[in-house]
Amino acid sequence: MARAIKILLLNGPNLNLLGTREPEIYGKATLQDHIDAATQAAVAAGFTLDAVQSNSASELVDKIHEARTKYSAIIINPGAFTHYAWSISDALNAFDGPVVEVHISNPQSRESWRHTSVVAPVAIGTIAGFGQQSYVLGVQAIAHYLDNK
Ligand code: CA2
Repeated sequence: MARAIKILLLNGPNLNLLGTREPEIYGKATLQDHIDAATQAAVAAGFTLDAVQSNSASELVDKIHEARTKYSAIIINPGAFTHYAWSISDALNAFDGPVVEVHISNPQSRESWRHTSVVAPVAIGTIAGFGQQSYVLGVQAIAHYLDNK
């Protein structure tokens, strides 16, 4: 079914390094592999998807502001910003559409400083710990949410 739904997939700091280090935590897939998998899932749901990665919180905030008039939904892996970047949380809170937080690893099973998310309270839900499947599940969560609201 064709739907005029545009999803913005945001990726935070250091995620550009995926596939180069710590494969035991993050797997061997590169960020582009994750984006390709998410894009395929979006196309299958009749959506379009644009992806952005930035190591700068202010750049991500600017992208979220732009998304207010350009996108229906946001999927965000905020990287380490998850745990303390209230500017990103506030910007997401000002976005009217659904926000899904995704993580490749499961922060709850890692160091205690990763157990807090300042993004979770402004998201419809969080997907974590499913490796490359996390991004696909994020797209499917948006499709399910929009179909049932
Ligand atoms: O599991 C996730 O997706 C995280 O958002 C990844 C972040 C981490 O700070 C969050 O707690 C959980 C870190 C991404 C850094 O990725 C790297 C990959 C390869 C080499 C170095 C960093």
